[in-house]
Amino acid sequence: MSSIPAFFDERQLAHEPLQELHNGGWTPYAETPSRARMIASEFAGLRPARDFGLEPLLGVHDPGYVEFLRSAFIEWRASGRDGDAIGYTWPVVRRRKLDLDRIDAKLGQYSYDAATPIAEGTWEACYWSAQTALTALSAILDGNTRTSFALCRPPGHHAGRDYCGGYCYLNNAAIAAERARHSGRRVAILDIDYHHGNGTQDIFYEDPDVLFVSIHAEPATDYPFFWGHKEERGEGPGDGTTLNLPLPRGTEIHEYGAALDQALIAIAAHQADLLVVSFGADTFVDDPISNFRLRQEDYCVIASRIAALNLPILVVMEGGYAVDALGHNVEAFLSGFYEVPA
Ligand code: Q9C
Ligand code: ZN
Repeated sequence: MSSIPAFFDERQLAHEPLQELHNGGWTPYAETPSRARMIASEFAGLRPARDFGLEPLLGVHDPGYVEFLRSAFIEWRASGRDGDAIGYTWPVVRRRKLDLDRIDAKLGQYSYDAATPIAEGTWEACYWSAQTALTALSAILDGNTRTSFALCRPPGHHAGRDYCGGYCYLNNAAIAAERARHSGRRVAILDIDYHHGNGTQDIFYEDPDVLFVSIHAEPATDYPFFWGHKEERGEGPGDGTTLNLPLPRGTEIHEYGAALDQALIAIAAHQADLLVVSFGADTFVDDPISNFRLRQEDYCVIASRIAALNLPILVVMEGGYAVDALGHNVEAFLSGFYEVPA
């Protein structure tokens, strides 16, 4: 049983898309409500989310995009469609802001893949997922704890200012990071989901204040392909505040640990005074859609090395699709924070 305060809201379960386009066919949607239920079952006293409203969401996301998330499913139904809303045309050439009305145009404008349908409960669930991250952050900012866990779901790290993708709609980690910075904190984000956190990277790409460090599968072989390459280091004033540490398929804890050491050195050098960890358990050996080889006991080791930074830490849940092992993997990760003396 974890002694770290953990936050979750039942309304996050409302999002339940039927299927996703995967390798040329429709398969059952991998990012299921049961993921959150499995994790939730590890905790005796999950704390509910407080409602911080839309303002902190708009600190990161474009108002037109947020309005799209709220209305897309209703417009989809109003257009006479069945099932979940999903796009089929994307403006990759000379993308510019057109104020198009048709739902298919909006779906193309505000997404970058076909893995992220908008279902009836999507807005409710992603709204509360973001509020859960903000509530877990406030426990740290209010001085009630140094470590806090946000059981976010839907996840967030693939979502950018004005797009969804990779099962993500609102970028929970970025929203919390922006809020922490707003309260005067110097923030670093460590993303250890299997997939590169392209949305988070994009949001802070030109920002010199927020460091983004990611350890993930080599994008030449793995989703999201177009971002997360090691030469991406930020731009303009943000040049040097993005660090990508891609690793090959098959990576085990030894090589993973070497990358983690590099990440931790960068975070210490940034002189962060608050760390947001985007945690995905899809680095697990038995994950059905991923190809690293970490084991349950490795998560405790990884967390205790992160804990040794001795910073206030907000852990935000991202991916992890081996549902039967997910609760135990999350519990193993969080245990690494309280087994190390402060
Ligand atoms: N055949 C997270 O872990 N897969 N997102 C696309 C490829 C998308 C994973 C289908 C994977 C997204 C938060
Ligand atoms: Zn992932």
